[in-house]
Amino acid sequence: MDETRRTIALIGAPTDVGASVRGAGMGPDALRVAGLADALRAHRFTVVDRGNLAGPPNPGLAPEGGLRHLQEVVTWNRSVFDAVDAALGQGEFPLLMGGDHCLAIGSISAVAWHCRRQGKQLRVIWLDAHTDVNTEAISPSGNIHGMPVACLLGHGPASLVGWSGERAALEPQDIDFIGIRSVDRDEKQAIRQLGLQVYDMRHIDEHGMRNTMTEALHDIGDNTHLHVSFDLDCLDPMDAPGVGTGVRGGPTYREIQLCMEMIADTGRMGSLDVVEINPALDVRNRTAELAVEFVQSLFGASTLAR
Ligand code: HAR
Ligand code: MN
Ligand code: MN
Ligand code: MN
Repeated sequence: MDETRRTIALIGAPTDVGASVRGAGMGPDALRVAGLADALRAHRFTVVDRGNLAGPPNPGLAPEGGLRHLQEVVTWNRSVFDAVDAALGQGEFPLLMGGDHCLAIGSISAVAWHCRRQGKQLRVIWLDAHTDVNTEAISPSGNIHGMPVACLLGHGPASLVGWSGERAALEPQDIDFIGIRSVDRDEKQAIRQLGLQVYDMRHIDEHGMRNTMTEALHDIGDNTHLHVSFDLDCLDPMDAPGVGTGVRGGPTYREIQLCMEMIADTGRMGSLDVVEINPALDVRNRTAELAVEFVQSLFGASTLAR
């Protein structure tokens, strides 16, 4: 963000309907307790906490037709879409506080809709242990938080596809994945067929985070709207234990720090999801506190700049 200090709208979506492990619904308050708003204000942003969206409870049902809680996921995402759309319409920076990662369907669809009308080029950086590109046909779990990328690319149930005004909110070349280390069997084939750019942990180990991010961000230009979708399970579970589907072997604290700083350096980040924090599994709110630190880096905090 290079233009002077946009207003950041915090939007809480307290739900875990897209997951089978319960608890991510407490994420928005965990971020508030960790001091997200004041941390951003310390960097001279105006922050407005819009409170929590309302939506249906988690019915705790088994998947039907390969999809768990489809109707609830649709309803929550509709609210997220409207809130993100409203924030963007007022020139604010929408920061979605999840909630599980299914909410990126509503969030990124609204961003894509907005970019289309403004003639902006949308680019997405997906920070995650998982690629979330399953569909109801191939998902091993039926959990829709494993499917948002597929839905955004135009593959998924009709009720979750096409919200941006086109069948696909994103084209495969518009999204880069960072930190990946858990991909389901058929999901691997989908990634190859779609030609997705996945920087997995081996890539980061071999090339380093600096080269990885230089590559991932190479086509960001003046007309780019960069959306960051930050799933906290991207981090190593030793650092961030408060997640429902943690996977060993994640990037280090310093690698993620650099990743965030390089995103900030583009000056083009226009919207952000912070998802999958599960306070029920956390240790003294450590994961939410870590999220707040990294969000500060995303917004340009650095050791020597003020
Ligand atoms: N790939 C698994 C599934 O689809 C788990 C992915 C969901 N977990 C997440 N999303 N936290 O990144 O069931
Ligand atoms: Mn995810
Ligand atoms: Mn994940
Ligand atoms: Mn790319």
